[in-house]
Amino acid sequence: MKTLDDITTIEQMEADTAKLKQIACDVCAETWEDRNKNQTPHCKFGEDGICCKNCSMGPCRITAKASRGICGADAHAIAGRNYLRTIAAGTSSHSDHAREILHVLRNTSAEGSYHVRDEQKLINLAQEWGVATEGRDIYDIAHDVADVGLMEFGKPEGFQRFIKRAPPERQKVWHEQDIEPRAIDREVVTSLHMTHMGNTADPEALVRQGLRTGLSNGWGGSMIGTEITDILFGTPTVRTTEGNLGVLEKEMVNIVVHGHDPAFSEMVVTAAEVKELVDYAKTKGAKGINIVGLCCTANEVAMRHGVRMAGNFLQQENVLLTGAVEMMCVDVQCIFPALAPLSECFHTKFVTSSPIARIPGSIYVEFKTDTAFEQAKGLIKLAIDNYQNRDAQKLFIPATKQNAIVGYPCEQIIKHLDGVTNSHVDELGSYRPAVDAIKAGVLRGAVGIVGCNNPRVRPDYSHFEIMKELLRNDVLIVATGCAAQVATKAGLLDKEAKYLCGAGLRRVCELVNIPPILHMGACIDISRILLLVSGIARDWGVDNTQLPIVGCAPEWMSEKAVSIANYVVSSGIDVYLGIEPQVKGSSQMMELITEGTRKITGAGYIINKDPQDLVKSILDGIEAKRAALGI
Ligand code: BF8
Ligand code: SF4
Repeated sequence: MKTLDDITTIEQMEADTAKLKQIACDVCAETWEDRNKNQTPHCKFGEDGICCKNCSMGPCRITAKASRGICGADAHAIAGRNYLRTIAAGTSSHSDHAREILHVLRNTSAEGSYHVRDEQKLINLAQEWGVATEGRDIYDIAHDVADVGLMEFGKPEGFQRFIKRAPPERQKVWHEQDIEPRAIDREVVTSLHMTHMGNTADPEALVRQGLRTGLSNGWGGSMIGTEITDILFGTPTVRTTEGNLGVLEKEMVNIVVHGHDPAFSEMVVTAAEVKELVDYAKTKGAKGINIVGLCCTANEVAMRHGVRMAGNFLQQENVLLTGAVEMMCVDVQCIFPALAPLSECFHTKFVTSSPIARIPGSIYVEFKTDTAFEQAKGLIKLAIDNYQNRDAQKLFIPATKQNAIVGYPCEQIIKHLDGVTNSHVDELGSYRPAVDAIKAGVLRGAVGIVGCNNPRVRPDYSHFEIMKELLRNDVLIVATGCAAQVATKAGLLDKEAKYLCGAGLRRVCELVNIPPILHMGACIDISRILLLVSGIARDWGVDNTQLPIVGCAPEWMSEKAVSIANYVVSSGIDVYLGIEPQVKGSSQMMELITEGTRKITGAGYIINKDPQDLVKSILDGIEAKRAALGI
């Protein structure tokens, strides 16, 4: 039986980091902790969002004696423009990732490197999108679906197709508020256009465009990315795996896959299973090939293959500091350029693969769909050849790791709920047992905990404190991204972690046979959470905004996170943030993101840096929603 004593505490994780920092010192390597010291205190103007460099008359900064930029833009306009640009960049990242995946689907064939693994999901999507399926070859259908998907980025008219999946009440809100997302590229370009010198200075208009641009990510790019990834590599199923630095193996060739787009990592994982390569590793004195993941790529390959997870964002340097990594293969997003010089302090080969993320000092192998598998095999061989270059003097693999159960997309959640009742009413399945548990108060509600870590707060600590407190208070958690990895490292994705829960949540976990935190995937898979919440709202007969379900990003850092926060708020779900968005220099912007959006979408941000205070406000928020529903 698991108790608080069996989970890995933040202090234990920090003890591992301290030992690895010593190695960094020994090899004269710099880490983010050093650079963070050099960067603090941060520039106040940047922090408050009131520095504008959108034209070369500037940069202009708002101060007590200069309340306007040269063009006359005030703090509200400048902070609002900066905020919208952040959302546009975040939307671009998720959506361009989705576009890349659509191109992979377009290049699938029976003989090629990439295949259709979930044919039923492809057929369902083809039917949803009006692509003919009857009597057609699966690859012909796949190519047509890819073309329709690609049109979602640039179609001249109409709105994102997936918004039809939202509850009717939500669609009505979007329509009435005029924030229905159009083509994804159009929303991004409109945002950049609005924020160009001499355009929108009205912060509310900028915030509204932020909501619409966010929606084009959540119900557009991200949802497309998730769907197509499932079609290509299989819809995830529940799997057992492990997480934290202890998943690196002393006597094996360690290869780390890091980033977000699984097209690359899937090939690396598959190639590492090729018998000749495993045998080749043995001829070089290793016991085998050990693939482990970092960041969202870790979530992707863990959910589909059970590949073990080495850690999250601020752990990426620690992984190299073990001296045990023969190769790190990265694709896109959240990759420190610092990995290149750091890898040079060890024998590690640092391989970049995408024209989107070119990093000086890396080995660049541009991944192509038609040669992907051969390229992956070549990289594995290079990693194996590198095993003999490992320096035993620099080797330190912390033993820390925990068991984890991962892989709960909506399909798996419904399957588990179906297992306890025969409430399966239609092909969509039903969340009614979950609705009943919330109505009865056995579960008080649910929280999606998502996002990164950030040196502005003690890494992983806020996630951990908030998770423990929610579980204790009978609140079910779904998690993605680096937040899911905190739960993994701590041991909270283990079914045994139910003993940390209140009596109600524990009963639900036992009955449904689930851990109290459900791992739903990478950050792009927050689209799965949108469908989960919307499915619950549908089965309850209410709008999302009435549900005692909220989102929380206690340690977020990326532009993607701001885009996500905007589609979650637009979807009627409150977002609790542990890091302030950079708009503090504008009272109007602060009011708009915390209160103003409530008049538009029914939801907004609640911001508090202190995890204890933040979790208290989450619990209060959940109880207030329950009271309003009369439950
Ligand atoms: O997309 S949680 S640090 S890895 S941005 Fe990045 Fe943040 Fe991690 Fe995944 Ni998401
Ligand atoms: Fe300054 Fe206005 Fe130019 Fe911004 S757009 S840099 S505020 S003059």
